[in-house]
Amino acid sequence: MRCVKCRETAWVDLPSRNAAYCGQHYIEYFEGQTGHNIRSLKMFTPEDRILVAVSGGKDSLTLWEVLMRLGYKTTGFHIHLGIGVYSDLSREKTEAYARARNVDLIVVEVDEVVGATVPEVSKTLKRVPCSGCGLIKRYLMNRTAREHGFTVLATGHNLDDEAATLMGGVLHWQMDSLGRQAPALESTHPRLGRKVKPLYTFSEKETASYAVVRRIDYVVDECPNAVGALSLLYKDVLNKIEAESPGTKLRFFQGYLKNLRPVLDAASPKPELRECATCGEATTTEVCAYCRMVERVCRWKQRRVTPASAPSPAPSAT
Ligand code: Q46
Ligand code: ZN
Ligand code: ZN
Repeated sequence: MRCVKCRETAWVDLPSRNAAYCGQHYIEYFEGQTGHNIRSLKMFTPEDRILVAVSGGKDSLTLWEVLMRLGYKTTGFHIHLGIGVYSDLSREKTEAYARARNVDLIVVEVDEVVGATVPEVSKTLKRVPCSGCGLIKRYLMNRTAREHGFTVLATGHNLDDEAATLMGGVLHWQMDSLGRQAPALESTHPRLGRKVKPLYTFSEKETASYAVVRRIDYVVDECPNAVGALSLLYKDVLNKIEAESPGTKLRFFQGYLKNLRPVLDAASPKPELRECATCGEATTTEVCAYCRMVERVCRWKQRRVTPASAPSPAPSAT
């Protein structure tokens, strides 16, 4: 297999694009395509200050690397979720990456801001960990971006993520989430920032290949809570189809963006947003879902301080 640019031995084979590249030309292709994605959807300009959500995995570190190399002003944002060894390792890799490149990184501990780790929140809510985790991440990313004066929030979602979410939305006809899914979302309220996904046209294999060629040291293990998630099943099915018919994933997602999203966008009523009575963030309810969750966590913790474990009252003087 030869590089389509220089005819040297190719390192990365991309059947979906009918191409193969050596390391140097793969980097050129990947960075060029990311720049094109950013400009064609007007995601941001060199004047914007971008907060990059960084988990420590291949996609988010690749995104941060590419945006820096393209000359954009970025700061990393890492949320330590408290999911045992996985979270500790993710934080370590993210901090090591930022240190090695001498770039700014904001780190937030869920245990400190929410009062409990993601596994504890899951116990409290009696729901799967991803439910509380997703809510916490969305809330903290948006709030942190605004509080620190960033104009855009960028996440490392890749084509496999987007195609799997789309497949889930279609299989279950989740019209709400289908109408909201897009690689660039404008702000719909002064307290909600712009959100973008510059890597949305690259498969997981492509982002991993970029990380390997650039020698980025990322967390290889997936979150232990992802095991059994439906999204993994959808990714698996899509990869099987892709192997037989290269390019299907990209056509599926781009077809949705071109044909279905504009229709859903025009047809779906825009939710009435107001400010949460507790924290002031944008929400459709009196008190936002995040504040209601924190309130439940607080009550759960108070109940756990049983009379036996509570400190004894000081003896009264007689
Ligand atoms: S980190 Fe959180 Fe994911 Fe783990 S608990 Fe689920 S949502 S799987 S991207
Ligand atoms: Zn080459
Ligand atoms: Zn709130």
